[in-house]
Amino acid sequence: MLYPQNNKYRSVVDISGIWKFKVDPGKKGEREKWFNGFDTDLDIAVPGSWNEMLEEQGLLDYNGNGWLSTETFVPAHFQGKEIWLRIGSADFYSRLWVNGKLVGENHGGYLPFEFNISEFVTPGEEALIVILINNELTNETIPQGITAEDYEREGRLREETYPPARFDFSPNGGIHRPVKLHSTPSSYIAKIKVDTFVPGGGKGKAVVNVETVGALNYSIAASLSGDGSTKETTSELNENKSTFELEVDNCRYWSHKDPFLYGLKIQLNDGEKVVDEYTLKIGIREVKVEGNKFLLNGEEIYFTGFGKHEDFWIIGKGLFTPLLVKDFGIMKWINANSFRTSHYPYADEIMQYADEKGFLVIDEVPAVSLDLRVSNENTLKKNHKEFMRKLIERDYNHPSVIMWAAGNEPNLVGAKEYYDGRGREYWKEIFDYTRSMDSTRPITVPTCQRAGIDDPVFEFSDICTINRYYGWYEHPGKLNKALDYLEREMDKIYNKYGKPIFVTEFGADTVPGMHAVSDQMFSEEYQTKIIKMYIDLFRKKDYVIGEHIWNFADFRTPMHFRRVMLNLKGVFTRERLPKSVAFKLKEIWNE
Ligand code: GCB
Repeated sequence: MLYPQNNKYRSVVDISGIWKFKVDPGKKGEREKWFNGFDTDLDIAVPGSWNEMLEEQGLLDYNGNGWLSTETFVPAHFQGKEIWLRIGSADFYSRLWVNGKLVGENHGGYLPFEFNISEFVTPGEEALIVILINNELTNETIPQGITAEDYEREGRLREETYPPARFDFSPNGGIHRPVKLHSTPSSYIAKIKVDTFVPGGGKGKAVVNVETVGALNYSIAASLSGDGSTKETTSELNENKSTFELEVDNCRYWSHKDPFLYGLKIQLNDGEKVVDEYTLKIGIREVKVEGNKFLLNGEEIYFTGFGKHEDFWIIGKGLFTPLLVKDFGIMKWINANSFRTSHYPYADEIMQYADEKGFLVIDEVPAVSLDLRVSNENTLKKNHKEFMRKLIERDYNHPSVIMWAAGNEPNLVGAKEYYDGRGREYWKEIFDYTRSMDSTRPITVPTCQRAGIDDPVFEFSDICTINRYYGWYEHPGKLNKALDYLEREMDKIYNKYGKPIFVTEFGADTVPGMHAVSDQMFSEEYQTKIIKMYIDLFRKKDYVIGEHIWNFADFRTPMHFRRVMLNLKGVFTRERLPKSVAFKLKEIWNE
């Protein structure tokens, strides 16, 4: 699905803003035909989560059905075009009606979806858009959910959170990314997939696959421009598909140091006449894992940065562009070169900005804390694989994406069944499937301490990514002992699998302004010390290729006795103010 754009043949209108909102805990809305419009006193901002925004209305922890609606004019110049409604993301399940008619449904949050609504609207007239969102999760969904009843049945009192969740971030509901009405011609460019190569001799190559709709005897004209040069080519379409190559001499390769983007312009031609056009910004670069090293354009990379979250006061998980600019500015300031989209795909706009600003991104699907004891064929075959497919389809062309994370911390519960072949079988299927769609990027799954060195996912990962909390959840206050355990475990993992290790999470909760002269948890000194000790150890190990601190900023979690509303492991507060460790990191990462 191509991101909507304005040009001579295409138009986009952003219809985000203040919409109407109504909660439906009894799930009666459909029976009562709320899709024809509903009465309500509540409003909701799109994008934005209903949780903090409507806390005074009792929605901070609301899990259930919510209805959103807006009325909008469909521009008159959409006449004769295909008209699309694109929702940037709606967490987690949604159904969409336009002018009272059901248009479609979408399973799974965190990714965009769109429908062709040409037959439901009239250009130049108003349209009523109603969307039902449900943010409940089950054993089959990705991520998996848990209920209060499950906690009781499994006797998991210590792990109970409210709202119930298997993971450590709030399962917010709402439309979290912009909503756009857009138009394309009736014969149009539908998909563009670009592979780039760095063949040597200063050359760069792009192999481009284009798919079109309704363009049987049409042809493609393409150009690749940037840095004062333009290369052009033409290509015939065969059954709406075309593949061609463009080569650049003296190529400016994309990297975090020089995130140079070329403009790939694709035109769809009916004889001499141009009928559609799409311009994609691409970065020419190649990534590879060789022995213990991660190579970008043949050069060794050491990753510095963070696991992040989409999270902020009031807006929750909604896209907030001032925060995007601020966060990327902070990451440059602190000398980070990379981040992970823990624990779900981030907004398109964030990925585009990562391409432009030059960050190396580990792109993750929301398969967080998978519990294979309760998963079934739908979890694996339908939902998890479907998420991988959709993520790769959306993000394949981003030069910033240098690795896929097919999940995070499977078997957090430490179930022995995970090791009896079930875990292996599960991950084999996910990795085989992912590799069949992308053989150019490494694939991994960050693992948890509890799953240990025998986690079957290591066998398939190109890089062993590990999240470790020695000195926090284990051996609090005993930092030397903690580091000893960490070192022994890292050596064992390396000796067993012979693959590079990337520490994708480590850190300590820290209350800004809390100080101590001895090693005391929650103090700023403790956070600085533990992070520094971990990093010193990594620098002694030739097999470590990266360090991502957990977390970039404090973020909201479900309620639990170990959380003070927020997970406080941020190097920055939730408002983006630095804790002491930020200055230490800026210094270390400057080397
Ligand atoms: C983890 C998880 C992350 C948590 C973090 C923590 O291992 O991957 O989602 O927030 O630990 O702080 O406990």
